[in-house]
Amino acid sequence: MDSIPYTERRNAITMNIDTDTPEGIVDLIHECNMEVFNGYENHKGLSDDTILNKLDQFVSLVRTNLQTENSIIVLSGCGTSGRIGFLAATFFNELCLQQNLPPKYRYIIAGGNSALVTSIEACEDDPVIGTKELQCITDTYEHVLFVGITCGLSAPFVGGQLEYCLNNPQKFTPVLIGFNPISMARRTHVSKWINDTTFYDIALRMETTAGALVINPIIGPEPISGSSRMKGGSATKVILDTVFYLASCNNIMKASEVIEMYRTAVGTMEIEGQDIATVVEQAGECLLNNASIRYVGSSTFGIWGMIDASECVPTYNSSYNDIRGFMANDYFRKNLNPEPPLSFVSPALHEATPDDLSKTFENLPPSSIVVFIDKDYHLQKSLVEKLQEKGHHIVWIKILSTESFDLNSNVKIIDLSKCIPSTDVTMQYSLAEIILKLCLNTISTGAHVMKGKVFQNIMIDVRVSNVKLFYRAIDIIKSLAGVDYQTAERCLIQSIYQTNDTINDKTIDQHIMAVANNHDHVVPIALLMSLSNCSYTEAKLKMDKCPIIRDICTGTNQSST
Ligand code: F1P
Repeated sequence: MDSIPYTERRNAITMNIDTDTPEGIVDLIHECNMEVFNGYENHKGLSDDTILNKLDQFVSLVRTNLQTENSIIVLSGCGTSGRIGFLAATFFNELCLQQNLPPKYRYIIAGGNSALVTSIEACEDDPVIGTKELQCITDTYEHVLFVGITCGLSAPFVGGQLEYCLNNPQKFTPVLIGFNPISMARRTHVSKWINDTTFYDIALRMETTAGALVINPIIGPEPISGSSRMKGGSATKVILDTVFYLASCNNIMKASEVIEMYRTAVGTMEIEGQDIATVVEQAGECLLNNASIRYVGSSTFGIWGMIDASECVPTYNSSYNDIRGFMANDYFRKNLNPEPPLSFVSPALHEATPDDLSKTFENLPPSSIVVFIDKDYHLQKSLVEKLQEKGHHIVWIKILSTESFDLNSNVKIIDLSKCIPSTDVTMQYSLAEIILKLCLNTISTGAHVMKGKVFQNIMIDVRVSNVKLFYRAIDIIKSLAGVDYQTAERCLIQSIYQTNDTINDKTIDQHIMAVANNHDHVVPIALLMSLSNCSYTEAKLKMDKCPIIRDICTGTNQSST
């Protein structure tokens, strides 16, 4: 256990989350979230003095950069980490403009803009592309503060970029954000990294290089093991927002005081637990009945909806149609990096009017859920009534809105505005965002737990879409089926290629590419093969008869077939 990175460990709090009630699920996730601030075992999370000191150093670095000509701040990451970087860059650039300062924040996400709202996980294994993208974006600048984010201290895409910064210290100051000790950084080799370099080598160099900064608080395992979109993403957001806020408002506050504001706000979410649980229950039933969940919001609130929805695809192998987010204004498109035309693929709608939404949601399966995020013109009585007439559930997440709407009593309201203290506008918005993120993560995670996509606290239908997830899948099969590494790997590979033959002539990269064309339940089928010592074909047949994935672990499915 000791060698397992914290970000991949199982959290004792949620060991039985899969059999809990919706209220229980919400409480357990909340308890795990609070570990980010209050600590885990003998670690103090974001309240650790060493970490708080490092955050103050980070503030000085940002402040200096903001005041230096010909300099930029680049935020880079893969998956959720890249998305949080994008949102921070966009938000704080706006603040720069409001203060008549040049917008200095830039973002890089592995896989480009499409990866902001769709799952493109494989790019995180490529240190060469990471480096090229960094070179390209920083080419014309003299000074660069580079912030590489990888919750597990694992993504080679970010590792390659940090390596490039370390090799060019006259231009780059590198900062690494993640949530494991350096000793637990990933030591797996990836094919594209020359000299057999691993992330661990780079993390070690970062730790021992003067001027480089590593911010790696231990915030405890995720509620669903390995789901770093949850606590990892939240802690990343709190770190970035705290530092950029302090740097840009020339505030004499210390990082500790700002972190305390987040802790209090997130802590008070408990009072809305019952209402969130009601929505989790509806959302779970919705997925079980093959209905859909839709989020609608504008500006960054809308983007948080799209992000939460898109992350369910790799985590739970859900169909992209199960949960989708829709924008009600054009904020998202306006803030994207320039890319070649047609390169951007987004499942979401932009600038939807209530009429557009009404048409888009026309064919939603009965008893779907539409979640409206905060106040906006799209939340109109006529649209709500039209959707309700079709039997859909309507949820309104109220956050910063002070208005009350003429909505009928069948609209379920989650009132998160109670959690936002009165402080300045920038801080209020950031607090609103983190609370919204946690609420959406709870709804989508809870719904998938209820759908049976989690056994104990393990994501048993994870999509094997990069090297990290390939090894995670093998660990899941090994531990749940009690088989050795070789058996788990063999079954996984056979399930990926949908064959009963043994495959020995392919690389991990090829396995991952093959997953892109296989939308079956790759891990559950491999798990069944290992559990019942049967062939791919037999396991697939059993799987097809098993509507609830979790049942294969409890034996319900095996005995019924
Ligand atoms: C990056 C990431 C996660 C995603 C999935 C695959 O992880 O893309 O955001 O949820 O687990 O990996 P990391 O580099 O931040 O550890």
